[in-house]
Amino acid sequence: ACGGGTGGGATGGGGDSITMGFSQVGAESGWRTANTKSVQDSAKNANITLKFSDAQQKQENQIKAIRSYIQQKVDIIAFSPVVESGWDTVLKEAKDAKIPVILTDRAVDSKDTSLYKTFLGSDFVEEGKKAGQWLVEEYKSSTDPVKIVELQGTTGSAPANDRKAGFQDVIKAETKFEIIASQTGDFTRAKGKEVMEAFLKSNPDIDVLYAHNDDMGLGAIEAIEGAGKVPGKDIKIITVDAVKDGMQALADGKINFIVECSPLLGPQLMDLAKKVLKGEQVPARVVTEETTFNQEQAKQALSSRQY
Ligand code: GZL
Repeated sequence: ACGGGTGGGATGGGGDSITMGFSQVGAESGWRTANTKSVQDSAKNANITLKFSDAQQKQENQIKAIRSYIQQKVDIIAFSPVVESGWDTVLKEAKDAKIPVILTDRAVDSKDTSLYKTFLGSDFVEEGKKAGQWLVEEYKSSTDPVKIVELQGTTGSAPANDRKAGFQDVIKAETKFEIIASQTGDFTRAKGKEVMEAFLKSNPDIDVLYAHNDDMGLGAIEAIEGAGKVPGKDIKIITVDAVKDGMQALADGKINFIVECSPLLGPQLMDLAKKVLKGEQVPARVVTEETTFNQEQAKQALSSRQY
């Protein structure tokens, strides 16, 4: 169930209302825009005062933002870590200042799990596995080699590391699958297009593109069409997210399969924040519920998508 409740306001650390400091990765993709909207709308609905900062995908900007929230003595800090490593020092500063931290969307590799109260977000390894399972099914009746190129997410980020690992873990069972090129497109359309253009120049016989998000897949579609090939037919495409533009391309047959990664974490985040500040127990890990879409399912689902 999502938060919100009808109780008489939250009893935050700072008197009768809660102030949350939120450090967002950036505005790199349709997913991120939807995630930001979910956080901002849910804070309003929960009567939580939100201090929000956009780090333009730079870790040092996130660390600065978290430090400023500590200075401002917010009641709670939440953030989506742009990369997995390098957070222990600033998280210890928050802990010493007795300000609880909630991780949303992406994970950190800190060994000291007392540095944050809970991690709310998708299981990215599972997402990679779902992508691999579709490919195994799609090519089950052929023994010909399948040449795959991969557009990775932001280098060092949990979704890039885990989506890659989950996918590889599934396809390694079949020797016909070969990843002939793999490079980061930084989760953006522009970079996805640029890297796919380079892939196409050096690999004339690509069968499949696995892109770690819709936005890079949509950029790659422009490159594939620019090279005179038909996306979804000459080159099969698997992406992750299921934002509106990705689902439209799936319904149009330019993408073949999308693994959903829900950005609508806001309601659960606010619910968890209230529980933490009331001193209630919260689970160390809250995994987002999400599904997958093929072309037929996208046509059915498109009109009701929230993002
Ligand atoms: C995943 C999220 C990723 C999305 C991308 O939870 O961190 O970052 O898959 C976004 O679209 O840029």
